[in-house]
Amino acid sequence: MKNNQEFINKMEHDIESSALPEAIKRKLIANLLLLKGRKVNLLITGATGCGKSSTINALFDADVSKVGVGVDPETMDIERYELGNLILWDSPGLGDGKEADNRHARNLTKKLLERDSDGNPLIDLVLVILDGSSRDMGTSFELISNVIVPNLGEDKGRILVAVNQADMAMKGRGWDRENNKPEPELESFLEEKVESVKRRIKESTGVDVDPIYYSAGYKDGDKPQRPYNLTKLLYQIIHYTPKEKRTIYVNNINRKREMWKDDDELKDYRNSIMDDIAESISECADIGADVGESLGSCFGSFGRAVGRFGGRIIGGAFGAIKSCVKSVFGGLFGW
Ligand SMILES: Nc1nc2c(ncn2[C@@H]2O[C@H](COP(=O)(O)OP(=O)(O)OP(=O)(O)O)[C@@H](O)[C@H]2O)c(=O)[nH]1
Ligand SMILES: [Mg+2]
Repeated sequence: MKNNQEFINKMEHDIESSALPEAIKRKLIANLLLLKGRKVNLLITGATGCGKSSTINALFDADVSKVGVGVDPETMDIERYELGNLILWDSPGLGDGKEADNRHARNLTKKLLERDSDGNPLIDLVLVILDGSSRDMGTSFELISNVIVPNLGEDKGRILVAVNQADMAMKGRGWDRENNKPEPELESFLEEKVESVKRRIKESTGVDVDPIYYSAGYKDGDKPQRPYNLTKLLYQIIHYTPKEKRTIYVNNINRKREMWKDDDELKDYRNSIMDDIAESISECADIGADVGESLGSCFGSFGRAVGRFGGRIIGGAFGAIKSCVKSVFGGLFGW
């Protein structure tokens, strides 16, 4: 089950068998059908060894089937993974020497400017990973301000910045291994770090980002370290993905429960993720009008009225949708 078909089918079944008014059921199911065919393209970049592969493996079902982009040396640096309707692009950042860096910058620029068949930017979201264990983040800032931001076009909301290897930020000091979380001293250090990343990006590009710190975890012989703040990272990814595409992640997130265990407690990220996904099914603002029209043609004036006031009426159905989403997540991830 690698695409979101199964999730959509289950939601469809749950909506059908719910106690919602018939017209609302139809609207929700129409929304679901629109969600079915979408694809999300996520570009992940960052310096060599920052943890791109580890992050992909932690977040998503690990048996990523690598699909070659071709043998053209100009483009083969970017790896493409296809997980059903979720397409991941794994690209080197800067810091591999002048010649390689120029090539990476060209490839990234090309990818960011690419358009899909509807004329929209192909890449929905860029995740830039910084290595929290490295003292010199200069090349990562260069990557962000000279390559990524200038090629985002109008929508500067397409960039996420995350600092990985939080456990190694003070050379391993201050990490509570037993509970897999930072001790207060490291926590302050990390908070300052993401604040300074935010400030530097704002100063050099004028763009507001909201960087987080996390750890993708690692395997060390038979003593693996679980990820930290991975649910927070997933929440950000889903939140910054266009609403009409958010359900796509559902079938691809890692089923190993221990991946999602340890987070800071600033927010209930699981609940927020379910809210975001429920919202994409119940509202989907930009497709609402179309749905209203098609409801109108199927159900006459009543359907049109439901379509027009969809936002408000559907708002009432939100609770019901959320409990469907919860039951799906509960079953899959034990959330
Ligand atoms: N301690 C610690 N090590 C990590 C973490 N994330 C990744 N690593 C380790 O860092 C090394 C590099 O990780 P990768 O995931 O291969 O990094 P990458 O960005 O994909 O590297 P390239 O593909 O070579 O550019 C590996 O040895 C990982 O186990 C983390 O959160 N904490
Ligand atoms: Mg890699």
